[in-house]
Amino acid sequence: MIRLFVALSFPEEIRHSLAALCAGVPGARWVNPDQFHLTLRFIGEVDGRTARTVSDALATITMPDFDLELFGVGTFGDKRKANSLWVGVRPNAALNRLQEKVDNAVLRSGIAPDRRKFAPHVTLARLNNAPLDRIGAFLSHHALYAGPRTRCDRFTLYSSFLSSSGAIYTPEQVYRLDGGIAEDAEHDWMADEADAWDQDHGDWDKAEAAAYGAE
Ligand code: 3AM
Repeated sequence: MIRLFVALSFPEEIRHSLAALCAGVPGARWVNPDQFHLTLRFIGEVDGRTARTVSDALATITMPDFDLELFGVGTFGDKRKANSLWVGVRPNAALNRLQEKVDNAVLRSGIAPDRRKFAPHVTLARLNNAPLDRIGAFLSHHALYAGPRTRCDRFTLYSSFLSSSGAIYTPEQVYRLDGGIAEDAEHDWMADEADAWDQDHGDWDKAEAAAYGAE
């Protein structure tokens, strides 16, 4: 089985700008700047055949390129016990349209609906008992954060597994909004390889499922 999600990745300029925010909250597990992403749809664990079906459905998505601006910061979780720190996005109809197209493609592939409402964000850190006053200070200090405007012309299918240093996200396939596949990761999604991947990473998958179980 392969744990998958669909997301936007970001150019160096944005990752650099986001990385500059990642300080000042003791105990925060800051995301590695190479791993910053905006999740469009979490898929979960699928077998190789289903991964191929999802990938084929995603490859049919087309729409015009659009601009995106990251803006503001926030937390998820209980007010008194936030579990993640994130940067938000200025309201963006094109981003919502892309998310709907991705969601439809994933649903068409037989994946269960995602109960959560789409809340576009880029996770900066996972929190575990971080001091409330420091979280509050971070939120007020960066309330007006505005990232460089960026052009979105593609989206990515990522795999995810947990290493000892945290979740590792690997781009498996990149899809251009003008149609087609931008970069072929030469990944054979069919069952044999997925089974081999499964044997290699099965324990990590279980660990990651446990890590996210509380969300
Ligand atoms: O984009 P972020 O970092 O907010 O929290 C996980 C991460 O979100 C989320 O999918 C992204 C890539 O792992 N995620 C993990 N398990 C999930 C689940 N069961 C989930 N989202 C929804 N349902």
